[in-house]
Amino acid sequence: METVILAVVIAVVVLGALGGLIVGSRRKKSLPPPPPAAPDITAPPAEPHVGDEAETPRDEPRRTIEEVDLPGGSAPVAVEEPPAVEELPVPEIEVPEPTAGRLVRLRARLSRSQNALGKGLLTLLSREHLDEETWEEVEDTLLTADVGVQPTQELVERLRERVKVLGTRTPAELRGLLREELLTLVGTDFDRTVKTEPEDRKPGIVMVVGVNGTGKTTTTGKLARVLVADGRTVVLGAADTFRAAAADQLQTWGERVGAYTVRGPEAGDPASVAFDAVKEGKEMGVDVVLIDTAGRLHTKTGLMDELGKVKRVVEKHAPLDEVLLVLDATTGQNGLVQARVFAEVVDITGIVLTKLDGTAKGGIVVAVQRELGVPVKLVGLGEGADDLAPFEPEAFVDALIGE
Ligand SMILES: Nc1nc2c(ncn2[C@@H]2O[C@H](COP(=O)(O)OP(=O)(O)O)[C@@H](O)[C@H]2O)c(=O)[nH]1
Ligand SMILES: [Mg+2]
Repeated sequence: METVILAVVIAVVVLGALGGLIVGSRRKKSLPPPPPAAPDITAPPAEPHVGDEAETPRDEPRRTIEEVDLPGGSAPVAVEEPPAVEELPVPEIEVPEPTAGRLVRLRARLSRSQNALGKGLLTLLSREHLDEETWEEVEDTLLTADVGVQPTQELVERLRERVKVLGTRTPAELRGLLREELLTLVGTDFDRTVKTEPEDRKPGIVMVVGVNGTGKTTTTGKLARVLVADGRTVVLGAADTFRAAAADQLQTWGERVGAYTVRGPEAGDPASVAFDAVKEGKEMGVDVVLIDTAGRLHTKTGLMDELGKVKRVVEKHAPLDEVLLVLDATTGQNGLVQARVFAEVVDITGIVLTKLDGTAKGGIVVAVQRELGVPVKLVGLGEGADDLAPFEPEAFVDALIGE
């Protein structure tokens, strides 16, 4: 193909030059300023003939490269070897890091900001006399970390009991005690796996919901990387049709790992984009379809209608395997209000807590699980592409109390 184009270009240039020579000097004077050096191969000028007027004949339609007759069929006008075709830059597909042990690797991010909780508690509990005032301080510390009133009271009650039984306390014992009690609070028997692979069909369908700005799109992109890293194939559905930029953002995430993004017209129907994404995912035979949604909370009914519809329409294909609610950990108690609203609209199956890297309010893990009765499955620990980790209670608590 390049050879043919090159042949045509050369043919055009050669004929053009010949025509120019024959027409002579009169033509030169009236010629418009020279065209740019590089010939426009998509619209070559009509070849001039002897006796032609200098100006471009207006009635002769310009021809495209496809319409230009090749002199003598495929006449090899080119004398030189075509230069090596410059390679088009193929977008490089990244290979994300494996997910195993991510939380341990990212633990420093957590403890950097959250050590306050564990260290504070340990310091308080190490006091010689654990009087009423000290226990109140313990309570305050937990409440400040957004653990929530009910869980805080439970924890303090159990700690008081166990400390009493313990009698004298070594720092190691206290640490062990606190670790156990915090683990009980966070919960070790939840199934925290993100359900992406139903047994009987393909693809698994995951919908990501939450208020705007919490990190839905980022999380969807990061999750796609997690899945790709684990050897799955993914299609993304940009069902946040409110802003074109949202779809672009998601598509960029997808392109980085070679995942195809289904998008619709701006301000189009989110439900139909979600439907199409699953349809496309089925046709392509991918393992998982991830649907990013809009989270405008202007009116609760509007949100309910929209999300409810997305869910219903997608379920014409198959039931959703996971509905992940994304909450920004830095918003604290506000996150709980959001959680309640979303839980009324869709059945949340898992929570993603984002921005845990920038807050000392990690206690929200406990509070939100209580609120919804649903486990935290993933945590966001930074803006980096691989800063999303499966939530592991042990690693989390260890980060809280420091090692
Ligand atoms: N520090 C930090 N920033 C995050 C995290 N997750 C998302 N963000 C940032 O939060 C902002 C909003 O994210 P976006 O995915 O666009 O939110 P959406 O409106 O819910 O889709 C972006 O600047 C993200 O980089 C996280 O875990 N840590
Ligand atoms: Mg978004």
